[in-house]
Amino acid sequence: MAMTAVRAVAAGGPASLSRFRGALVAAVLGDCVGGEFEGAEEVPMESVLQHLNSLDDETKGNGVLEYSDDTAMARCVVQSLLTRTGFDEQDMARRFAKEYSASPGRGYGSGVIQVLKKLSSPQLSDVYQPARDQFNGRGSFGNGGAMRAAPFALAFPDLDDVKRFAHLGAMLTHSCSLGYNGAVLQALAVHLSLQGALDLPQQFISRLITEMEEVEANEATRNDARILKEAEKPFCERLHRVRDLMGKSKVSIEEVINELGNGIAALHSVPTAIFCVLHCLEPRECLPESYGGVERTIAYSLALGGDTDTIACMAGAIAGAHYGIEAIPQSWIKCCEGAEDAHEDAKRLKMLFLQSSQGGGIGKGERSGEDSSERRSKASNGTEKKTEAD
Ligand code: R7I
Ligand code: MG
Repeated sequence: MAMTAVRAVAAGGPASLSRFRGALVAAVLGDCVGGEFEGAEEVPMESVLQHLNSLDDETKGNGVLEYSDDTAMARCVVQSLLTRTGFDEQDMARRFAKEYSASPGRGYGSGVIQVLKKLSSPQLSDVYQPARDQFNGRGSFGNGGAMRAAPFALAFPDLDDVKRFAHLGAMLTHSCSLGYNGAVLQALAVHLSLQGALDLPQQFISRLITEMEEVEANEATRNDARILKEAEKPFCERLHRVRDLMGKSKVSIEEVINELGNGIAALHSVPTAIFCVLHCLEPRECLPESYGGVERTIAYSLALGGDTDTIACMAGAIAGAHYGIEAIPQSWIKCCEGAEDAHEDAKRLKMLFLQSSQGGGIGKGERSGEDSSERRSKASNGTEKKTEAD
């Protein structure tokens, strides 16, 4: 594919409100529409397009496609960051546990359920311990940390904060470096996209490789990689494969799956999601001409099969941050549970982002004493003045 500068999109300038909304809403859409094909070995593009066309059916009810654990946990991350005006591991862990016990049927990974149950114990003193105990003490390498990483990219203007808090947020359930480094990579991709970095795709992938060279330069990563028989810097190696695939004029679905994977391991899904976004920056023969970039990215992600909801969720967040909310069809938003909430939450995350860039709350934050859903209900009662983030 010719990867020169790509036509500018109508998402506004770097870190516009449209991009915040695009990221958070498209992540929800990827999760909700991706559920249809989760676990399927082969997904013909025809079936994907049929499923996506059905979202235009006016008779479909509001929020008919339910979100899964991806969005359930991302919502906890958002509410925690907003309420605590920064990262607070105790609060976030409590929210994960509470959400799981209120709605356990959202399709959580079988391992992470043990962690979430332990996190609900009032006796627990170290909220990172249950995750460390997973898989004989090595921790999970699943993509559960990465699937909920986008809000970190939207809450913190500083790249080091994005990396640090995406890492810590993932560690609450995923203590293997092949799990939490996937979360860092996903947050980096969303953060760079938010700044308009996908206008120059080659520079975008080079920057991700440079960042991950540093992220993976430590003993924990080397150890895990050796035990799991992966390259010394597993995510860097996969990103090089992404770059090689970008350089090819034709890439088949089989090739993408063979080279990058489509499974529940972060290593087999985060680089894949990044490739989906890059591949769909241009119109593709297999996809309708009428499709915009977010639609192309989500459709293509689903056609890979495997962990479709999570790959589409992660690709959606990166693509949404690039194209902005205007690129997302209203009919899709209407069908997906939680999409309207994401639209509102994105505005509040942008306010936190701005507040942080002006030296406001970061890390363990000031206590605002109420969460944004509480604020939302006040606002709809007219008891709180509306504020504009853009
Ligand atoms: O990573 P996680 O939260 O969820 C992964 C996927 C997402 O798509 C979710 O939406 C859900 O559908 O599943 O859940 P974990 O339970 O931490 O990891 C998922 C699975 O990966 C586990 O149930 C294991 O099968 C596998 N796994 C491992 N297997 C062996 N050794 C993860 N880590 C290991 C490991 O170290
Ligand atoms: Mg999933």
